[in-house]
Amino acid sequence: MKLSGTILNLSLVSPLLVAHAYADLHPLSWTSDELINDSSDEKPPSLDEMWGDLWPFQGINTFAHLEHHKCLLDPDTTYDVALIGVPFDTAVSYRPGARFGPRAIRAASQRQTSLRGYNQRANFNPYQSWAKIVDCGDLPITPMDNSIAFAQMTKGFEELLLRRNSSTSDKIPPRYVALGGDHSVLLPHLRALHEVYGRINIIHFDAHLDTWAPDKYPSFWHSDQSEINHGSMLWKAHHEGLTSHTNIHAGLRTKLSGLEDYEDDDSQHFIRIDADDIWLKGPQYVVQKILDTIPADTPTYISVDVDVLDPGFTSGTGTQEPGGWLPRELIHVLRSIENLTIVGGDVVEVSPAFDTAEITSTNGAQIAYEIITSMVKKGPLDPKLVRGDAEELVKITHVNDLSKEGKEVNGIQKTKKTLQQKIKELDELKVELEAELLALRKLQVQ
Ligand SMILES: *[C@@H]1O[C@H](CO)[C@@H](O)[C@H](O)[C@H]1NC(C)=O
Ligand SMILES: *[C@@H]1O[C@H](CO)[C@@H](O)[C@H](O)[C@H]1NC(C)=O
Ligand SMILES: *[C@@H]1O[C@H](CO)[C@@H](O)[C@H](O)[C@H]1NC(C)=O
Ligand SMILES: [Mn+2]
Repeated sequence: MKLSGTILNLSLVSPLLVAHAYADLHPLSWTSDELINDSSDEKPPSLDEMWGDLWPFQGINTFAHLEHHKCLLDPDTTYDVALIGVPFDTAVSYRPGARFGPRAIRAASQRQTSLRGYNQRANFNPYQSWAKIVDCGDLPITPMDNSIAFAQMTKGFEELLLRRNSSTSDKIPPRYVALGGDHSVLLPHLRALHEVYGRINIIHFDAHLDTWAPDKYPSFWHSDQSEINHGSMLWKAHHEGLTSHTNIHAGLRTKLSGLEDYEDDDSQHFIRIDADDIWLKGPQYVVQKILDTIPADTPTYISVDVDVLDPGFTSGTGTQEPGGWLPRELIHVLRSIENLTIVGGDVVEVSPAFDTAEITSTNGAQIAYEIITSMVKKGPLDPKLVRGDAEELVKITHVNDLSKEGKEVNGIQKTKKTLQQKIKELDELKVELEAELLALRKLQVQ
């Protein structure tokens, strides 16, 4: 039987089969006549031989036909890189609908297979390399109460990052590409990453700043929860001490409240690259600006709001801004920063009800593929990136929970609190020193 190269073996037997389907293609020992000849003397083909092969448009959708694993329910299975859907969209300021983003991106990813997964721009196939890559499914999140939703997302990401080991090392957790959801889902992801790695550099591809203070949104009714929306989560992350002093936006063209928005943004330690820079100054300018800003060996998060692309390529999103990047420009920039230390990433704001002909979700699937390619191509992370006090911090948080319930805080717990404060101060000092070191290095180069 002649098998076309595009056929997939989606055998349900081995979890690794899908990621390594190429090696498991059936020996081509059957002619199609033999397969359908019921009166043949030959040993009949196995069920797997008969029914194990699917074409890309067949089967249940997981991202790129990867193995689906209910990661939250099973602490014992290890993996290195995973997709996690975050179907949440009740913190948007304009068009909602991104709760359906994860399933749309999965559907649009079906032409990515381990057989046809070779990324020719990277000269690399992430699906046939050292990393075990799985689709973790979705985080369960309520659409009824955002304070509960953020607790669910934060605890979910903590579970996935603090209590999971990667396949290659007990020292380092798996890495995730989150499929949004609106952009606020970055915050819970960063909270958990910060517990593992300390402060994180943000590379933020977006038409908008998303560092807006909540009072930039019109509301008489203020609450702690209303501070978090899809245009203020970076402000919140900065105020929670999660982000470093070396962050960058790329693709900006949002309308502003005024130039004071840039002052607020400066104070949160972001460098800005405008959408027009990619054609006025060129892609190399954009790439170099990112590489000059982000220290290559420190933990970095890539967040891609699909509205960084022109509305011509992203009708399916919440807040369109004309005059955006082409998909090929974004892909080029992502490929050119592949050597940074990427500890996590996301593709957010795919809102399929507004999408035309799966264009936005197909771009979303491609962006996830590029981030996965970079994570795997660079190899496993250095365990030294993990801060030693992560486990201690979890315990302290737990102790604080108990004290809130009225239990007495004893001497040891007080000492722990003092230590926690000292760790925080040292962490801030470290970040300042790193930023100064980077500035000095740049002076040296000039
Ligand atoms: C089916 O198998 C029988 C028994 O081996 C053989 O006689 C017959 O020619 C086969 N038919 C076809 C269409 O190959
Ligand atoms: C991860 O590895 C550590 C160190 O070997 C071990 O103590 C822990 O139980 C492992 N956790 C899981 C979820 O396998
Ligand atoms: C990343 O680093 C490798 C190894 O040093 C190098 O071969 C490759 O060209 C780098 N990639 C880019 C895009 O600079
Ligand atoms: Mn955004």
